[in-house]
Amino acid sequence: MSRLLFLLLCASALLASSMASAAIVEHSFHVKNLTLRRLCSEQVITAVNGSLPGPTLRVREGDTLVVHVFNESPYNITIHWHGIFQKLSGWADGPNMVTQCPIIPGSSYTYRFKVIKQEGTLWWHAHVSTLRATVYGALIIRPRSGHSYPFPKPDKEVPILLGEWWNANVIDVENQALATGGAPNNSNAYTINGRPGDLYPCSQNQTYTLKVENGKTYLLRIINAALNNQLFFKIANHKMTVVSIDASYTQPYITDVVVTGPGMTTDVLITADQPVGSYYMAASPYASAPGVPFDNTTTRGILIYEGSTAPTPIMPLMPATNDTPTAHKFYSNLTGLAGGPHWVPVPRQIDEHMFVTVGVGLAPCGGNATCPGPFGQRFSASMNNESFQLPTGLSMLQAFFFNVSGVYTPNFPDAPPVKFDYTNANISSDLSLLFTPKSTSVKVLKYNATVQIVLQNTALLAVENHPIHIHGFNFHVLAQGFGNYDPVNDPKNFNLVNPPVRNTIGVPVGGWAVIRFTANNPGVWFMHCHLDVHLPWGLATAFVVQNGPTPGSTLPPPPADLPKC
Ligand SMILES: *[C@@H]1O[C@H](CO)[C@@H](O)[C@H](O)[C@H]1NC(C)=O
Ligand SMILES: *[C@@H]1O[C@H](CO)[C@@H](O)[C@H](O)[C@H]1NC(C)=O
Ligand SMILES: *[C@@H]1O[C@H](CO)[C@@H](O)[C@H](O)[C@H]1NC(C)=O
Ligand SMILES: *[C@@H]1O[C@H](CO)[C@@H](O)[C@H](O)[C@H]1NC(C)=O
Ligand SMILES: *[C@@H]1O[C@H](CO)[C@@H](O)[C@H](O)[C@H]1NC(C)=O
Ligand SMILES: *[C@@H]1O[C@H](CO)[C@@H](O)[C@H](O)[C@H]1NC(C)=O
Ligand SMILES: *[C@@H]1O[C@H](CO)[C@@H](O)[C@H](O)[C@H]1NC(C)=O
Ligand SMILES: *[C@@H]1O[C@H](CO)[C@@H](O)[C@H](O)[C@H]1NC(C)=O
Ligand SMILES: *[C@@H]1O[C@H](CO)[C@@H](O)[C@H](O)[C@H]1NC(C)=O
Ligand SMILES: *[C@@H]1O[C@H](CO)[C@@H](O)[C@H](O)[C@H]1NC(C)=O
Ligand SMILES: *[C@@H]1O[C@H](CO)[C@@H](O)[C@H](O)[C@H]1NC(C)=O
Ligand SMILES: *[C@@H]1O[C@H](CO)[C@@H](O)[C@H](O)[C@H]1NC(C)=O
Ligand SMILES: [Cu+2]
Repeated sequence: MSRLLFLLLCASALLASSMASAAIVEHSFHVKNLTLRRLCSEQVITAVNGSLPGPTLRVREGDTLVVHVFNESPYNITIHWHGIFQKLSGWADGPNMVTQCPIIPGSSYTYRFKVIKQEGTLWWHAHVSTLRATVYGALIIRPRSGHSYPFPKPDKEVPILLGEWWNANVIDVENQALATGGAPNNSNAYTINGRPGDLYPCSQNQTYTLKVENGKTYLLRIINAALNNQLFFKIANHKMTVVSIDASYTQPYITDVVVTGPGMTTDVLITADQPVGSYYMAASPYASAPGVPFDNTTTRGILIYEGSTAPTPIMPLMPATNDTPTAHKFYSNLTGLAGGPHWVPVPRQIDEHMFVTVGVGLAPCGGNATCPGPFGQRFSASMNNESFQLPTGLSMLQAFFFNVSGVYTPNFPDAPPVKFDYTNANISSDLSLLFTPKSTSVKVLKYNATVQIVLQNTALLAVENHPIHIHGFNFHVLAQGFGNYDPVNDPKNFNLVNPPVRNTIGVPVGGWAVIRFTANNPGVWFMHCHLDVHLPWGLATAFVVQNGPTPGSTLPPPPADLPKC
């Protein structure tokens, strides 16, 4: 065969494979009641297709995903495709009243979007009230056919979804808290792939088990789908190599513990290289806020080697629940795989500098009532002292597209209105600072603007590591640290070469993190704390990214079946 003919054949094979790889992957989700027996009692939950977790979706980079969602549950539903860029498909992003009105009981909506320039592990979850406690599942994006992972191909891939379980209807739990102004009840258990594991009552036969073969390598796709808790994850006697976070490749990082906040994903390789036997994998809380009650229990599953006759698995030693040094070491040691698949260099020129405080606070209890929150008031939370409220009547994205004013206000401040010693514990009970006004205040960005945000935790009420999630964009994490951000010295330590790329950043407790992204997607993009408890309290804002000059930078009209309010 002549060399030219050979090249031509190769080229056409490549073309065929890249065309074949741009598949349309279509699924249906039936959201409805499911009765499950957990922790000694029966509980009705809302779930997709009768399973917890819901179905795992598998696509390749370049595919179009089409999901028909039928709401056969008694509650309003929306589904968010957590971490998906939604380039020009903001109508499919899913946060209730941000990009759509909810799918009301008895109706349906089709989410349709392309999955481009990202691969790894993401997930889908309900983005309305607290329903993501039980309405969630994995969304796995493999490389296009003909492309490979930037690490040795594992023998097997296994989703590990960490969840949180209530012996109660989670809607009732939320409504009770919102009615009183207090904190919602803590969960009763954590789960691995929907199962609490044998440390909980009546759960001996509800322990997730992974069978492994001696010498083989496994890719664990770890998803923190818990509502309100960061988690430590360990496997007894086994090292893990982190290769990807939030569907973005990392330099391989070897660790014996993974730390993960709600919303985050962590892909690790493990090799079954220990003596044939059985080993527990376990997840326990990382609770960063001093004095704030939390579910202090441990879920565990079993990694069992083929041929093992070990009677009792070996248990890993879990970090203390307040082990911030371990959490910080893990988070800050991660680096991005610069030059790897889909790597985007760090933007060097900044158009918008923002400094955003994140923390909790208070809202008046109302009337002469007494609320269970501090000082007899309601809990509240805010960014730059704006406590975010969802609009009613029309979603923000519809308001953007149809030029409807009065749904949101374009005045989110670039800096906090009051400068104070943000992380000094002495300000935690300063009543002159604690009350946060409610608003639906957004930051408007020009198409393609580059944005740098310093996220600064405050000590108001209590310092806490808040996992801040941005819809529609990944960002580079340039630096993070404790105390008040120092605008003179901290930039000297920015990693502009291979910073990690994420969609959710755990801002260190009593500290700060600096992120950068390019606003190259018109629409309305929610930025919020992924501790579900803080969302209705107002720990959120949104970016309204204007259209660019071309059709390729303009948000298309909504699909005909977009739910109406
Ligand atoms: C969900 O269930 C429906 C009805 O049984 C089925 O047609 C559909 O394929 C299921 N979807 C997934 C993603 O498994
Ligand atoms: C679903 O569960 C809710 C809450 O338990 C209940 O109110 C409702 O009647 C159930 N719906 C159906 C169709 O079973
Ligand atoms: C929350 O916990 C309290 C105290 O245990 C209990 O009385 C209440 O019923 C719980 N609320 C819900 C909605 O389960
Ligand atoms: C698990 O154990 C419970 C009792 O603790 C029992 O009711 C249930 O049937 C068992 N389930 C299975 C699948 O064995
Ligand atoms: C959480 O549980 C662990 C293990 O039982 C215990 O050592 C620790 O004191 C508990 N922490 C809190 C804050 O209750
Ligand atoms: C990893 O974290 C530790 C503890 O925070 C720090 O001393 C070390 O320099 C970090 N290593 C890298 C490569 O970032
Ligand atoms: C609050 O209490 C005062 C004095 O008892 C009473 O005059 C007032 O009407 C009450 N206000 C409300 C909103 O209940
Ligand atoms: C919204 O306003 C923009 C700019 O004024 C205009 O180009 C666009 O056509 C308007 N859209 C609608 C749906 O009215
Ligand atoms: C906090 O206040 C106390 C009492 O006023 C004072 O002694 C202490 O130095 C203050 N701490 C800081 C970090 O400012
Ligand atoms: C937040 O705004 C309220 C109302 O303007 C003000 O009283 C309070 O001091 C502000 N707090 C902070 C931390 O900026
Ligand atoms: C937006 O930025 C991209 C990447 O830098 C560039 O290719 C594109 O031309 C820009 N578009 C506009 C409208 O500025
Ligand atoms: C469900 O959505 C409809 C339509 O937007 C809205 O009118 C209703 O208040 C919502 N129900 C709840 C419980 O939020
Ligand atoms: Cu999210």
